[in-house]
Amino acid sequence: MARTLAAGNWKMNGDAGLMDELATLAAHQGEDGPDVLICPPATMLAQAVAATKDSRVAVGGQDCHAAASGAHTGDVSAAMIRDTGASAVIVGHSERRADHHESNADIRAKAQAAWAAGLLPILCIGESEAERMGPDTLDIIAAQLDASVPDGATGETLVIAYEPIWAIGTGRVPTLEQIVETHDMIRARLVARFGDEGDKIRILYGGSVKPTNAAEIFTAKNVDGALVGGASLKASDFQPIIDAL
Ligand code: G2H
Repeated sequence: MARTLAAGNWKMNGDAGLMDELATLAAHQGEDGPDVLICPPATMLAQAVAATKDSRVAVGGQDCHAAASGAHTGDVSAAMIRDTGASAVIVGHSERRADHHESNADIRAKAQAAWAAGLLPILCIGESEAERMGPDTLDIIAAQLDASVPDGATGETLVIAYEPIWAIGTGRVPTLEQIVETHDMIRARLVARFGDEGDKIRILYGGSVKPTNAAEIFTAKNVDGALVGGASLKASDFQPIIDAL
């Protein structure tokens, strides 16, 4: 496991052409470098695992249900994701929180389900634009972090992704100062709760990361990588972000 991680979130995008992009990306990775993860739609997980076989690119889901099985039409369990050969899963993305009314308690349960299935949860938190404009931004993010992250997290079993909602897919990015301040707060909180392990939990920045802004974002001490949406869809966009780590 590398200290840094470049994770791609394809969201609801995926076709044969994207699988070719993934194969190109996989073939391009050398022996060393940051960890690289691609999270395609659930229907493409097995294909993505096959396309990245024997490479340094890992595959993850975009969401899992908190239950192990049962009457949950349309959902997939963490174990089902694991069975495809995937090794990680995003939980609590703001699009899930908004579209599916997922609460911090739901996300905490999903992270625990991921652990039970042997998956690494990439747990997302982040404020709305109105919350960023208000006086309590850091308190709001801290409360989300505390309530979403289960007890017992370690550097090997959890990744946090800080994604300001207003920066997602908009081309707008917080100032470096805002990113530093927020990531430093998250780190301090993780250390206060989990001791040395809190220092090892990787904290990704997400929201309009591009080849043109990645290097500056990665200068922040407590930014251990990125969760990338739009710019993960083409190997030629994602590779420079990986190389900036
Ligand atoms: C934030 C990010 C991926 P984008 O959601 O998680 O998307 O990079 O397109 O803003």
